[in-house]
Amino acid sequence: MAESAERCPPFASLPPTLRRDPLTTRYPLAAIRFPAVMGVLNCTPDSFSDGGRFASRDAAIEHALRMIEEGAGLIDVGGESTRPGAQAVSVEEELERVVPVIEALAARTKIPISIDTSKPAVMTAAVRAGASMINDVRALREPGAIAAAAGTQATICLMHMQGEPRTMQADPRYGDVVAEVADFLRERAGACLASGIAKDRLVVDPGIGFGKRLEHNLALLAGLPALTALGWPVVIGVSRKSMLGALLGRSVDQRIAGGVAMATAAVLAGASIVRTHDVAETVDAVKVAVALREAAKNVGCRL
Ligand code: 9MG
Repeated sequence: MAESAERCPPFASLPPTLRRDPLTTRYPLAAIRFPAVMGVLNCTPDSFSDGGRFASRDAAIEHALRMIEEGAGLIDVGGESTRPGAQAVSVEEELERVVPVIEALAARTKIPISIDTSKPAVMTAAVRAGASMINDVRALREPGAIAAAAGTQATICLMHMQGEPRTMQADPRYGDVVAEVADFLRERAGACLASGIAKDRLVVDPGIGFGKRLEHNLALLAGLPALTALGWPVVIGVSRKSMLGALLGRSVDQRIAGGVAMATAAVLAGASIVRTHDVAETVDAVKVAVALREAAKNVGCRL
């Protein structure tokens, strides 16, 4: 079943910068499945899960094009790992890793490109190179980040993280994790609005695995309606993360089924974008979730 914009309400809530003119895109609107799948393109030697596999530019570009063929609606390009314990990289090194890849991709696809960075200079350069979304795990808290993002027309993903990647999993603590994450995202969205960033340029993300124990991650996924109630599209990234290892006792390369199950649940709970390494499998999961949601409506139930 091909979802139309009318039959798939989450499309209507996607920010305008992520919507594509059906006349100019390689993937006409009717062929794009929403909720969207965001494919992860790690351009780092110490990435979340791919550990340098896509280190070379050509291989990275090829991998991105493969994810698009598999149905990715967005590609998230990152040049600095945010994995627990990861070391920081310089601005110059990050630019060197991501800008040529974004330029090459922007020349070859109309699919929106997102830049995964917290550095203002990288945000600006990436958007100039062709990115139309800024995905910041620090929610624009670095000095100059809000101004840099405000100086673009890009969509901005504000993600929650407790602590810093190097130490965030040491001892994460919350009273009410869902309420605290919601408060944080509301505050960061407010800071963006106060800086002149339009409301419809924002999406939010609870930051699964970022300064959170298994029980915090599960509470956030179960409590997703409290985050969608904030009024912004919600992004969820679970693929291959250690919460799946903790839950299933599986190594990184055995976590696809768990990630797909989580993605299905997230879409049914209202997520608009699912960030994943495993695009083909997640695209199938999203289709199943959308079909179930439609069926539930037809029989007067809520899923
Ligand atoms: C960069 N990165 C790694 N995990 C992520 C997640 O869950 N969400 C977002 N927005 N970015 C992520």
